[in-house]
Amino acid sequence: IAGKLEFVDAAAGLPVVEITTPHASARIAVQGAQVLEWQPSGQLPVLWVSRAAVYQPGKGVRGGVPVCWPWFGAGEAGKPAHGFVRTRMWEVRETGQGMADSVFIRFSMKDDESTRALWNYAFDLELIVTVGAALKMELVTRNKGATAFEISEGLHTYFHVGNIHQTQVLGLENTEYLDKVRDFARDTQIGAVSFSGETDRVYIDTITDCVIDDAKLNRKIRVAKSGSTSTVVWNPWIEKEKGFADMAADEYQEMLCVETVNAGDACVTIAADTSHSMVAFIGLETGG
Ligand code: TA6
Repeated sequence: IAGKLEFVDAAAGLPVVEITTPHASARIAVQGAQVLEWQPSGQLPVLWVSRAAVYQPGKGVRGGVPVCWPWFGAGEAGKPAHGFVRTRMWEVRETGQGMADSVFIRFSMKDDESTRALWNYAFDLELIVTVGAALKMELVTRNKGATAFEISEGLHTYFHVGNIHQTQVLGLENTEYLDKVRDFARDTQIGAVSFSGETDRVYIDTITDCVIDDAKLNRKIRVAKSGSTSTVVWNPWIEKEKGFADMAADEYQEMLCVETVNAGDACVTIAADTSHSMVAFIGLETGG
């Protein structure tokens, strides 16, 4: 393959795949198939991971791209938020060469008795990550059972920004959102999304690209998608940040989540023996 792919042991024995290609490098934890970093050559990292992140089996790393599946958000009582796949070891099913000197790696997870205890369905889940001048993540759900099942899901992407106060999100103008900070009140986005406090919104019926306009770093990050009809925009701000042991002081100022999801009232029903794919495409536009 163009470039190099090797397994290294990150802190505390959490295996990480390091990928180097002519156009970008990336790091992906095998636990949760969690992309931790994607850095186009000559650019600052595009994704954010907390300095206080915990790397240990069974604990999600704060940052990168947690895979939320088979539910997004709070689960039923006694079940983990954002589903159960981000704290489990996945398998590496395949690696190879993609287009334009990119490298892809295919992670997979199947149901077992521990997953069936939480969610009683047979599935084959894959995340195919393609690393190159853009970052592509495709989450493929296959229903291996005899009955249809319903999922909500998210690629919970944490982006690195120069300063949240000088950052806006374009592309969500005039769309409706559920405002988690106001008990899921429905509202309509007027103009660009800017940030002056805790922000936690599910923009429904959004299929257009979003652009994170980072004035401090003078760069724009484009988030495009397919197979997803909702976008979550989240920044914990000062108070919520204090509640996260795996966030360091003032880190809220340098991060922003723009998440590719099927959630809110946009769950996905997958018939027996069929599959569903959700894709996030991330690209970096530098300069003016
Ligand atoms: O996507 C936003 C959100 O649902 C927030 O409400 C907050 O819970 C965040 O995800 C982080 O969740 P986590 O379970 O990763 O701490």
